[in-house]
Amino acid sequence: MKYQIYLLFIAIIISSCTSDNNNTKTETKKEVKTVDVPSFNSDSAYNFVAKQVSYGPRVPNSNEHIECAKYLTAKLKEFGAEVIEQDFIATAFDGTKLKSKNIIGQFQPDRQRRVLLTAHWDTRPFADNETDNELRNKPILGANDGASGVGVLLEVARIIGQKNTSVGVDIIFFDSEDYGQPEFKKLDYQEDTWCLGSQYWAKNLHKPNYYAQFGILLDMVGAKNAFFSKEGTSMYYAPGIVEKVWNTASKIGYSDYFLFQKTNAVTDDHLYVNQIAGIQCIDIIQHDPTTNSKFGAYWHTQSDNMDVIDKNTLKAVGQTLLEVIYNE
Ligand code: AHN
Ligand code: ZN
Repeated sequence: MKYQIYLLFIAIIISSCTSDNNNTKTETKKEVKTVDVPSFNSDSAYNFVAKQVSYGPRVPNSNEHIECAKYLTAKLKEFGAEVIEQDFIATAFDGTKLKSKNIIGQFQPDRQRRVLLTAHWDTRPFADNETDNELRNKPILGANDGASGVGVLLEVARIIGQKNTSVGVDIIFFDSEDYGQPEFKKLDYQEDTWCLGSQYWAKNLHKPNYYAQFGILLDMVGAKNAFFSKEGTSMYYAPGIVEKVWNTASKIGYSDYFLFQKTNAVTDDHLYVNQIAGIQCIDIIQHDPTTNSKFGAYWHTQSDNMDVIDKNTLKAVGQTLLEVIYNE
């Protein structure tokens, strides 16, 4: 009996040694590099959203628009970015000349390998989805449609200003995205009336021959219980980047938000970044299968205010972004 126990003991030691050896072998082979990814602070991001909304609607040619631009530029500078304000006059669907400004924050501008992060900062001058005429002709607050993406990116800027990423990062807040021709005006169809800021930037890059490995656009990334699906334009131009971002989200526990489901193409700023600038760019944009628009029920209504915003959604998107960029 004693002898048998002794044998068993030896066997255990041998087997644990072999498995130990195996572990060491695979570890050295893979050379797993672990990156310390900072934590995304959703309270901070929420405050950045609330601050933009506190200016009121940020419609081009308004005073609120000018004041909010000053705030965004100051914040990017405070966080250590080198900022370019790209001023231009855009022509809207009805001929209105829009005094517009793309705000570009560059981190480590001399780095060759770069990642582009974008969101639009203007808000819609109409509330297309209101039935009441008076409400429909008023501009919206755009807490989710506009401010949420910018709020997440300001928090990303705050964090990368404290701890460098290996890649250079450019954060672009596009202007005049949301001045597209409204269907309710029953005018003849015109092409390319949305996304005027990204169209201008793609034709007038802030630096000659500017290039980024890839881009990520955020649009409506703060609503409670939001889903993000694999949107068609992103899948057409940049399927590998969609895979990378969705796999990262699921790896860190956000597969409740990032659904492995393909949905119809959307015309958004990423289209022009892909088509004109030739930089692979995806859109993280809310998909709501229950509405006609396929965006949230608040979309282009007077209800797009802070009540729509949920910190958990900001966190899911922001932490996924950090995980992606610190691993580049
Ligand atoms: C259109 O409605 C054509 N595209 C969605 C782009 C958008 C508007 N994102 C926010 N507002
Ligand atoms: Zn909009």
